Amino acid sequence: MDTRSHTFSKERLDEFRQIFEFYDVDNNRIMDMGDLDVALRALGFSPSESEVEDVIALMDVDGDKTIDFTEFCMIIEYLQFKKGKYGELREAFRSLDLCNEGLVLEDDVTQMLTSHAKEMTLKEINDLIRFTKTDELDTINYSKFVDAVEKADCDKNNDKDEDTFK
Ligand SMILES: [Ca+2]
Ligand SMILES: [Ca+2]
Repeated sequence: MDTRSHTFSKERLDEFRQIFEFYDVDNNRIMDMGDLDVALRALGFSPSESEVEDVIALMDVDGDKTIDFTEFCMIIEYLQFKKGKYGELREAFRSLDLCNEGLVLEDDVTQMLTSHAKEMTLKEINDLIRFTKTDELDTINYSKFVDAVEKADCDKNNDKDEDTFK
């Protein structure tokens, strides 16, 4: 990871430490997946089970399938980063999803993206819409859409990020 690892204030680190210790019930200074899930929720994140698995796979540096405090901080940092960058987009979609079905109208999406994702070109938006279109007329699956935006973004930055995870 890059210098973002050093951006936590001492207060934040103390808070993480307290949460870590609180949820490390058996006090062996590591968290298993279940502990981590509860701790992340306590910190205001709401990852799905597969997301928790994903971040563990990504952040479990020493590969022991459990999370020590250093890894824990990295996970929070990663989730904060993700939440900050795409959370807003996801929220915006959610507000359009009146029936709560995970589906939004294609027109609404185009309109929203032109105001929310200014760095995206109309062609990129249309490509993504085509990719995430559902069988139902003129609707898209927005969860799939945000994932696709994120992936496109990751691919774009791949050269830069490659070194930071070593
Ligand atoms: Ca433990
Ligand atoms: Ca580990």
